[in-house]
Amino acid sequence: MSAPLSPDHALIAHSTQPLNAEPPLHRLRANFRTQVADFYIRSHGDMPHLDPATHRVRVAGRVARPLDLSLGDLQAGSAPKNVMAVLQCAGNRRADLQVVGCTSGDHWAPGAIGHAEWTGAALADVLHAAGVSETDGLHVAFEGADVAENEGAEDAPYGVSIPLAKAMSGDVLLAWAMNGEPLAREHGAPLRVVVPGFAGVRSTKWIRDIRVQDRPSDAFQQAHDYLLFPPDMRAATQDPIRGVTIDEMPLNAAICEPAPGSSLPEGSTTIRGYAIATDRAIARVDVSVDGGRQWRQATIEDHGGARWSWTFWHATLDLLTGEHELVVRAWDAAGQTQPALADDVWNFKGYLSAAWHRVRVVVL
Ligand SMILES: Nc1nc2c(c(=O)[nH]1)N[C@H]1C(S)=C(S)[C@@H](COP(=O)(O)O)O[C@H]1N2
Ligand SMILES: [Mo]
Repeated sequence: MSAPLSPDHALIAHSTQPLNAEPPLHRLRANFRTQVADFYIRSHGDMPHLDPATHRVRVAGRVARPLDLSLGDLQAGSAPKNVMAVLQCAGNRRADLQVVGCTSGDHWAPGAIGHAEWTGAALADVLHAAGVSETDGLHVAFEGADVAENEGAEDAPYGVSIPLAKAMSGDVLLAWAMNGEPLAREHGAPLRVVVPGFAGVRSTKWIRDIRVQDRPSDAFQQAHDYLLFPPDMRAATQDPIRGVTIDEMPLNAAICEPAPGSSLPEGSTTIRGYAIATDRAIARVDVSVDGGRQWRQATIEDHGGARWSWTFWHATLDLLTGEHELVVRAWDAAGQTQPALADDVWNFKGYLSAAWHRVRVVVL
């Protein structure tokens, strides 16, 4: 059974069992650091209730000294680390792919993303304490305390993995706080993994088992789900060998205001949104009011973001009476931009929907 959300949540639920919900897009632009009440929730099964006083995480596998740690042990272990990072679901913006062709999964608008300050222990410090030395070709598997409902397979504990080299990079956290508050249950209390730059799926909530091993996790989420399949593949013919593991997220941008279908007065309108280039800077954001024939540059806002933050932008445009298709596309520091059409990136699982974001409005 899913827990009801606190009354200050304004999230739109795609499903309640398990709970999957995203904020109205204007709420994403309300704060550079997304409030917990506005932060999307993505869960694969019932959310466990874990007691912070007795919860433990085990570190085992190819380590010299296996560990069994309480939350107190982790908090006392080394100086807590704060990391500002975006968490984004691989299915963010799936609704745009659904227009091209049927996909599996919830039809997320561009709200399956949020930016928070995470506090916790660096996973690298914990793995060092466990005596990890070599990293070449190894993986770190994570298991949550929840049971995932797996499509076409048996229910099983939620599990994923990341390359050990990423785990040792310093910014991957075992986090107990989000925006300075203890983690909420729906975001993984009392402890979750945060893997900045990687798809949200790797940031295991309710973490209880960490294992260093010579192959990726064989859990369903890692081995069968969250793969980017070619466009000719369908559910019935899917073959994991032909799927690319979704780790780093692609360049993306979305219009958060105005909302699709808005009626606007003639004259000046400000459009606002976010852009994200994962481990690169956003170099430029272009907007169009005519479906992408003519472009002008949006203003990139400086909110003191760091390496794993998103970028906020806005543009004030003069709109004449009639129907308009507002469009945004971002450019990264390597001079790369997004594909124009959702058709170009369609895949049956509906992942990595990163074509130009289009919003139709009417000016009266
Ligand atoms: N244990 C566990 N971890 C999980 C999940 C889950 O269902 N169970 N969902 C994953 C997915 S797909 C995403 S996008 C993020 C969502 O994190 P949030 O709900 O805190 O926003 O958590 C990830 N970690
Ligand atoms: Mo996700």
